[in-house]
Order: sequence, then structure tokens, then C-alpha cells
Amino acid sequence: MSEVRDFVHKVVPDWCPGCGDFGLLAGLKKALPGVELEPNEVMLVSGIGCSSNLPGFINTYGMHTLHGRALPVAQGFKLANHKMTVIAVGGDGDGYGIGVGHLVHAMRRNIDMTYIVMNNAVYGLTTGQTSPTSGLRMKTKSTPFGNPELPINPLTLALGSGCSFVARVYTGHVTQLVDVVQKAIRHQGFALVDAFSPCVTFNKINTHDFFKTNVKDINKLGYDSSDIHAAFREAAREDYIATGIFYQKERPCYEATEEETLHVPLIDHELGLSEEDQAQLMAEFI
Ligand SMILES: Cc1ncc(C[n+]2csc(CCOP(=O)(O)OP(=O)(O)O)c2C)c(N)n1
Ligand code: SF4
Repeated sequence: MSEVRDFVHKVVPDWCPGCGDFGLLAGLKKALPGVELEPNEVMLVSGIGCSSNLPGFINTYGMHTLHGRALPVAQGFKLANHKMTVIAVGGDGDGYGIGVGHLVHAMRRNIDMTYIVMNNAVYGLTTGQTSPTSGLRMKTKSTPFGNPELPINPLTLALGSGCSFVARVYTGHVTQLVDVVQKAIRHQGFALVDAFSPCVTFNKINTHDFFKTNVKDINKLGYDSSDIHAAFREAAREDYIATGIFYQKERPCYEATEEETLHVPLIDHELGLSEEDQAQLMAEFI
């Protein structure tokens, strides 16, 4: 039985003090033992960005891929090895900008994995440019006269793309975050967790104080998360910012529908190579 300390890594995060990503890292380290996972049963895959450095700060398997490409790698990994718990992580630029095409198809495909987007409404790593979730008229170094584009609403995008688990948290509320992430991991299918994670250095609007004042946990208000119409309403409301599990519906995940070709995951396929050829390949590539 694992404990939080088993997931603690020797590399200390180099995020700015106060960065919201610390909350996500702390929550993830608490969530994993709670769903009875050992470090060697978890694969964390990320793109590029401050948030995408997270797999380097936690003791699980990890892969730091290319900007916007966490999902293709994570999905491929899960299809190759069904036994692993696969979690993709990254920023809003990574997932809702350059990677948004992968996201839409991953959601309708419904491979059994979790995707956590640390949403700070800027490009943090590249020093604070406008991102797909930056507010209309927000001034950043790439939009000095104000952002002329409407922000993406990741939750309505997910609901409209057939995502079977749609949730949002604020990384400063770690108890709720741990609960939602555990439910996302247990969910059989693709789970999106949009996590407000303030960039204290480059976003002076979507701050910790802003979220502490404006978020409301809808799961504490007798909300029915099987009702997709209610989910759209909560995701689009403007009088407060709803957090929690907006929508969850079990439907067969991709792996289960591919009985013929994928029921035996790649790692269990016979290679059809002699021991000598296998040894030669290993020597060449490892
Ligand atoms: C193909 C490609 N385009 C652009 C970049 C430059 N780049 C690196 S990180 C990044 C955005 C980071 O923002 P986000 O994904 O929101 O993560 P954050 O740093 O805010 O956590 C960009 C544009 C890149 N590395 N690769
Ligand atoms: S620049 Fe922003 S997102 Fe990046 S580590 Fe600093 S506070 Fe976090």
C-alpha cells in the first residue's frame, strides 16, 4: 500500500513561489495512494510549459513530450499497456491552443485516461503571452492593446465533444482537488479536469484571491452530474465560477470496443523474433 512519501521526488520544482501548480502537485501526490496506486503503476505524460514540467517532480513513470502533443503520446501509451494508469498534464496553451485538435478527438474517442490542464490563462513559460483562455480585452505582452479574441470555455467544449467525465477545480482547494482527481482516475473513460492554477508572475487578474472569492463547489449544492443540460448551464454561467464534477456518464471506453485488435495490448503481443534478434534490437535502441 503506497503512501504520499512514495511519490515525493528528489527534484524540487523550480516554479515561482506561489505558483498554482504547487497545489496540483501536492494534490496529485495525495490522490494517487488514495486510489491504491503504486508509483510504478502510473505514467504521467506532459507537453511543454511550466506546468508540463510536473512529471519531473513526482516519483512515477513520466514523459515530457512536445508542445501540444501530450495526448497523442498518452493515448498511444494506454493502448500499448492497458494496465498502466495514464495521466496527461500540461497548461492551457498546450491543451487548449496548439493541442486542441488532439483534445477534441481524445474526448470523443474515450480512451481510459485522465487529462489535467493547469489553466492559468497565459503562456507562463514563455513569459506571459495571451493564451486561449485569456479573458477578452486582457492586456499581456502579446496583446498590449487588449485581447481581441473570446476565450475558449474548456467545459462546454468538452461537453460538446462527448467527454464522459468533465470537471473543474481550483488548485488552492486541495481537498476538493484530491476528491475530483481520484474520481477522474477511477472513471472508466476519458476524464478532463480543468484546474485553475494561478500564474502569480504574469497574470494579475486570475489570482489566488480572485478564485478564493469567486469559485463555488456545485457538488455541495445537490447538483445532478448525470444531467448534461445542467452541466452546460453551470459551465456557461457568469454570476459565479462553478467547480466540481459537471458531468459523468459511463460509456464503453475505446479499448473495450476494440475487442479484436486491441483486447490484447501491444505489450502482450508476440514479437515473432528470435531471442538473438530481440537482443540485437535492444542493444541498438536502449
Ligand atoms: C511547437 C512549439 N511552439 C511553441 C513553443 C513555445 N512554447 C513553449 S511553452 C509555450 C506555452 C506555455 O503555456 P502553457 O501551455 O499554458 O503552459 P504554462 O507555461 O502556462 O504552464 C510555448 C508557446 C514550443 N515549445 N513548441
Ligand atoms: S511563470 Fe507563472 S506558471 Fe510559470 S512557474 Fe512562474 S508562476 Fe508558475
